[in-house]
Amino acid sequence: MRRTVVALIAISVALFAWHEPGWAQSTRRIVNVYNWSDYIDPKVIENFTADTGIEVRYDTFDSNDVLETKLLAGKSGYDIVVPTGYFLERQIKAGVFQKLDKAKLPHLINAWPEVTKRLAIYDPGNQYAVNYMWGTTGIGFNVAKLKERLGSPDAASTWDLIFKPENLEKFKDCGVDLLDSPDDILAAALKYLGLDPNSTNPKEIERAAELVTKIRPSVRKFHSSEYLNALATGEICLVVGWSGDIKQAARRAREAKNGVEVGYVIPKEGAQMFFDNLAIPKDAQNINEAHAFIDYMLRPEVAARNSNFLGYANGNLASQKFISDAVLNDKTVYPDASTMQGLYVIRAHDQKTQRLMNRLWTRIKTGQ
Ligand code: SPD
Repeated sequence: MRRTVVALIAISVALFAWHEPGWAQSTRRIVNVYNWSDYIDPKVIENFTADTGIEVRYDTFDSNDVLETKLLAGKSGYDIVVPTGYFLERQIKAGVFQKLDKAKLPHLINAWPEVTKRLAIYDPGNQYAVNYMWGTTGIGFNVAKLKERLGSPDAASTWDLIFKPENLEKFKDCGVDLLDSPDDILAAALKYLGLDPNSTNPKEIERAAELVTKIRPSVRKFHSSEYLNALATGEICLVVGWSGDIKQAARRAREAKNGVEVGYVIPKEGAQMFFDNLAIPKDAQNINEAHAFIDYMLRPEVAARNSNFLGYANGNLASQKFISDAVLNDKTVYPDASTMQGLYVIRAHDQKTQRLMNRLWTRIKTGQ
């Protein structure tokens, strides 16, 4: 008798949902995520939906500027976005995010205080964002091609490899890519010149742009995501790129057993350290689901799974016991104290500086 009643209720609910699609839809839980490309283990998305019943609509970008344009225009349709620290800083000021409801983030307890403190430079009081992953901007290379041309893989340990035109020219035939990101490349050039990577002095920024212009003839492409595969397949041999993307290229090449060995180095003159963070736009429609997504990313096993897959460090201290030794002991992923000393961070640029950098960057890329 009880079974018959249960079955009748189930049939009525199904019939109601069929006649009332709006009602059925409102029970569907969705979160719209806009993340960097190659920045999550696909299994994590699958597991999140299996565990929470929340469907993930997932889009990717490879430039902070693209994300910012959508955020400033409003109604992006996203519930979760992943800005880098210095963009987050000015986007918070522009009022595009909502404060996080920390009562909905019980796993925030796992955050790494050291990273939380560094993030507070951009998000005072850590009110709007939690760190997702962090990494460095350095040099990725094909080990054999580097040895062939310069004798030793140690040649990659200095920005001389990139910024001395006579060095870079030796790699033109095997393919050199640079990130399509003035905040990364001009900052590295400033640092190489012994100047402040956060300089707002137009003359200094112009000097950095001149340096990049001189190496421009040896650059195959300015792009911020294609280099991952290109390095893995041997289509290019040298790149200024992001740590974890180069680590993923190395893994893909190993898995493909294609004879390509990829290396990554943080040059001795210093490199940029960046923090990419989870935040909820002010006009997000699925606020509970967005918090559920952030909280899931903060589970130690989940954060570790992402770091193991991506080769990026994360801001979750409790995750470290689940991270493989190969990743956790890799000083180019989790830098030691002495490497840390050489790392610098970028702050939000004022409008005038940003405009100048963008103008110079277009000139460099177009060669005009
Ligand atoms: N494929 C993920 C790349 C993440 C890069 N974050 C931006 C760093 C800006 N300096």
